[in-house]
Amino acid sequence: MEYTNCWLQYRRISDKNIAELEIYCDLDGKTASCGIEELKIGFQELYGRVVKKVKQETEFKNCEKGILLKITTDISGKEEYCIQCEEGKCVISALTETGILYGVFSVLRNLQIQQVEDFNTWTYAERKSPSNPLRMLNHWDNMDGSIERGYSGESFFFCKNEVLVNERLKAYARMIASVGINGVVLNNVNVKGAATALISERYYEKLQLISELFLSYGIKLFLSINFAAPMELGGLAVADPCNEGVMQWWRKKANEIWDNIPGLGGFLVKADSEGRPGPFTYGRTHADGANMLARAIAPYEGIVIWRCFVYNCQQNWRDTKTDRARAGYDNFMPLDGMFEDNVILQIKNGPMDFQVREPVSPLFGALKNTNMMLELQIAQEYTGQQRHVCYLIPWFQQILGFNTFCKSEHSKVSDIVSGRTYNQKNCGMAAVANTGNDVNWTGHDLAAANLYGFGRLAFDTELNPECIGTEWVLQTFGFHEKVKETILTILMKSWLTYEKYTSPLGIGWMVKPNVHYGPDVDGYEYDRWGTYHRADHKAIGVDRTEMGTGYCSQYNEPLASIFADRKRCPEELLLFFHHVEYDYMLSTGKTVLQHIYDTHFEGAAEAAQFYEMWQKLKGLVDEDCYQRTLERFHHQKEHALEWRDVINSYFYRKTGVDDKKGRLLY
Ligand code: GCV
Repeated sequence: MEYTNCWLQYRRISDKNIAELEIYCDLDGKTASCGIEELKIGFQELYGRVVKKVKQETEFKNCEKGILLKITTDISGKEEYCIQCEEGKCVISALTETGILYGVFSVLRNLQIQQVEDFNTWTYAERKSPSNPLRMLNHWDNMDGSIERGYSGESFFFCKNEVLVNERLKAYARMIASVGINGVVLNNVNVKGAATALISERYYEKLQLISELFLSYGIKLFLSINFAAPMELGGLAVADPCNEGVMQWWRKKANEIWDNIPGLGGFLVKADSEGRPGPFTYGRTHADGANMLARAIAPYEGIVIWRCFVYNCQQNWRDTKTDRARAGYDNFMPLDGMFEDNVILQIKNGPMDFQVREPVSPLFGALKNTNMMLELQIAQEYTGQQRHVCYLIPWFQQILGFNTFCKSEHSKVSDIVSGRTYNQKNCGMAAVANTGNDVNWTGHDLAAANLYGFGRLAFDTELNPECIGTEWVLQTFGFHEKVKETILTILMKSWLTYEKYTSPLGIGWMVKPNVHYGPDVDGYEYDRWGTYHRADHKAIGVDRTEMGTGYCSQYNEPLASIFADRKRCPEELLLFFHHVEYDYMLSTGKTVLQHIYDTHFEGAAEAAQFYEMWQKLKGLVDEDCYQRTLERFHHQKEHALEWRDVINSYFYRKTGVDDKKGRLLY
């Protein structure tokens, strides 16, 4: 087997009802065909039932049983669907074929979740429209086949500077369409070298094949571009967005690109950050840069997704007023209202960089006249790199539910990125993808829950993380109660467990440089002086109040005051916002230092429990998957001990204060 089907395994539910299933459908588009094909696979596997597309829509009313797929104008949302199933007659209707495809996937999902033994007696009704207009995956795949922050093997899009088009691509498209993803950025945002030339003749044919395949599953292809492409590809002397020659180059390039790939969704851009070129070189703003591209691609309904992850990594962090957390707001807030309508600012969930916990970026509550997208990371760069289990959906749910106080209503992050708050249509959610060419796609079999969960949550931001986890387990592992209970328990604890044995109270960054894996308290590459945590023998944490970096004031009230007040600041973020003494008393009655010791012991013990819990599933889950996962849990258990000991001994050595419970700290 080259790869698994993750949650699209369609495990047999019953053989009770094996009569042929007839489909009534007049549609002949590619997306409807994908829906019909999926019903065929699904019913064959779930019930051993053969599905035939036999009849026209008009004949459905006289039939006794069957599935009707039909377009209707009674539904207005482009991706909305309606399902009505009763006594073996099932109607899936939508305004578009994409809506129908989503309806098909929902029927198949619900048959499994509800473990419906007999489709002929099933009653089910659902009408659903996605919460977010854009639901995207950002791949950080390089053209040589490597993946930046990739923990699941090599790229299945690129190899040796060639674009790959093969069966796996279709398996991928089916999988992500089944959870409602409608946009994919194929290549890394750090566009360098050969990748700059992805927008040239050599690659158009293959990209067009991918685009067509994706479109048949309701997915638009996007590409990351190099802002300096006019120089590197076009031989111009500058990439200045206000230079007429540069503008013309992009207009011509856009024309050429869309001529060859007519369904392309647009560009993703990382500019002026971590060595990437951008408008700053020419004294221009990010609005100048984004708008120039946006105007060039507007005739093709292209969208520019411009990242707000802009900061100067060469800053002098020893200056206590310098604060990387401030950078997003400081760079983009002055530009609010200046972007073209087909520009979206893509904002990482926190002001730093995908740490195990951070506050929500203040930009969400601040920008009022700019399209916004939330960027999450399911590639577990700082959360265990798909070797530790870390189910991130509970955290993502908290982020979406965060009240920014930007208005008196519709002020949660989920409102803002869905377009409800400011009546916008170009917005949504994106995740840095966690896939690669490993047999199980995501390195750790359980990491696929993040891929599944991100899609489901982006489609319906009100879904509960535990329900999402349950859905995923049932579809992936089948219906055994013990398997379900065990995996769900592990998933639901995993994020907090990881937080416990790694980075305390929101401080972050205590990782080995560059690889960002494993404990190293002063290690992070831009933190050579311990300035990211500011720990000394007396205190730890970053003062982000007015007395410190002033970052707190980037939030709306009452958040600004709450975060600035040690007593009211959420304790799990205390060290993010405040420099506090180790003997500062937390609400639990423990000092900060004792909290650090305790959580590290607890977290490591929980990781050991996960390993034991998994061992009890031997024989109940597929053996290959069992062994792969066992190896990961064993590593996690050992690595959690290393984390515990490195962190605890660091603070013991700094403070000289023993553990109150007398445990060995070094
Ligand atoms: C794609 C972090 C990562 C980089 C990544 C960057 C980004 O700094 O470590 O690998 O680059 O974020 O989001 O652009």
